[in-house]
Amino acid sequence: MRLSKYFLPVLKETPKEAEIVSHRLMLRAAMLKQEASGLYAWLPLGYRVLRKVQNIIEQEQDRAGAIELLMPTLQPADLWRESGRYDAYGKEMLRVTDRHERDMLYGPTNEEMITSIFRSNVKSYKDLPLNLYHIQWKFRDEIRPRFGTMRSREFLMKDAYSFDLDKEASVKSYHRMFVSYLRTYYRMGLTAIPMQAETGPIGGDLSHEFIVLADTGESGVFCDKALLDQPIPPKDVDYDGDLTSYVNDWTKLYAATEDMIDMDKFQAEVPEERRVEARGIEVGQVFYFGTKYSEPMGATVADANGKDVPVHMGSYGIGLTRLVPAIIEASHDDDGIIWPVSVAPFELALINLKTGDESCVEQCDALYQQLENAGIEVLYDDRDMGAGGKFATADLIGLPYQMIVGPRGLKNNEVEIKNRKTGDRTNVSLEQAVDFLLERIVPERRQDI
Ligand code: 5CA
Repeated sequence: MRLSKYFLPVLKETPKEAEIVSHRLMLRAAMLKQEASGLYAWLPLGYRVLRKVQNIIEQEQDRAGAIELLMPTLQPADLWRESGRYDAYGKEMLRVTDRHERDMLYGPTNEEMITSIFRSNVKSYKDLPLNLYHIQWKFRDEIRPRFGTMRSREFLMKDAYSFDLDKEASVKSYHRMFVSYLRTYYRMGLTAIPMQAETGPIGGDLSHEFIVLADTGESGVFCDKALLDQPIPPKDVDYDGDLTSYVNDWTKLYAATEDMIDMDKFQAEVPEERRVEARGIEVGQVFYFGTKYSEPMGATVADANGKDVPVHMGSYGIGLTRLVPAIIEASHDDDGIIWPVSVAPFELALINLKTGDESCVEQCDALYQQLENAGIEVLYDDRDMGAGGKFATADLIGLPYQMIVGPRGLKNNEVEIKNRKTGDRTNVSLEQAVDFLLERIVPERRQDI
């Protein structure tokens, strides 16, 4: 992509309304524009990151055996009257009436709708286990939307729903999602720690929140430091096998949010030097709630004896539009964002230092072509302006690598490659430049771990 033809209205000033660094940087880097309280437009640069996050989630959900579909954002109120949640949900639910005076709502979550899809189509235990998911906009009329898309009113969520014959099988489905979550966050460059959690309006008695540690996080958390170095289940993990040992590795060490903390237990189980008391961002939550929805809504299957039994369910959420600022909270410096390659909007900023110089333009154009042909995602700063502004933009928008091309280097047949994260600069010959980048970028994509 040529920057001269792109839409990247970066801001020089820091917007006053933004209280935390990720919100400030997302506005300054032209990733977002606020349209109303808790409602945001995703501008092209931000949308590219959101799509990368979405791709990783889809790949890992599919690997774990979940099947993608798409449900509407608006839902009929009658479905929610069946589960009893229409009245219970309160003011967070945005309620609307259509032209036929039918009560509708903008879905804050989809347990009821997926249960209705299940009960119309699945009748036998032989069709289980089943896990269906979608990635769709949700609306919760939060009393205090804040921190940009970290806590917004409209937000994009991946929500998966599992269906099993009994509790034992349902816990296995829970484990599959648990393991796939560990891999999902890791691929985005994050360490997300599963912590025992309250179930709130979703219900049930087994739940974990996945928490990324960050000073600006909304939840207080307590955990064992050793969790920060736990190994991640590998790409070839057998989702049909027994996943208990992976889950145990991550749950045997103490970790709980402030809502669930048992201080005596925390102090007894975690040696003082390993106690982490910090703040964290909840980037996902998983629930097992048994027959809470299937019973009132009549979602039953025939078991092996032909008897109809209510199906056991769990639900599994990931907040995509919250993950993007969470990644920035975890990875930035004074100059701007530092994207991990796997979610970067582009992998490389190609910077032409001298747009007036014919041979410099020619070399940059040629490099741009070679880099694109090599499958590297390049944002080519071909704008007619000074080098200082180009460096500042590249640092602000945080592309993991910069290739800096100017007449002086070209005299020696060289370009400079800067690593945004470490600040390391290396002079590389024109011939070797593409390979030099591929060697670094390909493993950092984390597609094969
Ligand atoms: N139905 C279940 C799981 S599918 C559910 O709704 N779970 S949830 O309430 O925990 O939401 C799932 C994830 O959505 C959260 O972990 C969080 O990452 C994200 N999320 C929730 N509320 C917001 C919000 N107001 N703004 C941004 N993200 C949010």
